[in-house]
Amino acid sequence: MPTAEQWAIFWSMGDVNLDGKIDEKDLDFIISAMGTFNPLADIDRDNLVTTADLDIASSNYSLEIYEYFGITKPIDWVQGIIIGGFVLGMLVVIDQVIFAEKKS
Ligand SMILES: [Ca+2]
Ligand SMILES: [Ca+2]
Repeated sequence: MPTAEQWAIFWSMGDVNLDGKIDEKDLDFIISAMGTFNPLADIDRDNLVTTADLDIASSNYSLEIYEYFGITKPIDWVQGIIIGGFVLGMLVVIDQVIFAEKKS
């Protein structure tokens, strides 16, 4: 998993909603905060959300925190279900083997 420092760096690159990806959600967030004081969207920390902040995010558009820092992605839910199903299948097999042994 990324460290707090890596999250902070990635935030300063434009991941203002901190979901690990710089995409249209971040740009929308900055656009909606434009002209206001919003520390979450104020990437360059000049106390105002402007196009300068938007430019930083758009120049890093489509980056992902895991790829950027070369971190192994956590198992996503699809893989989790497949692995979970495999483990469950193994348990059933083991259970049957034990049951068969008890019978004989
Ligand atoms: Ca994001
Ligand atoms: Ca700013």
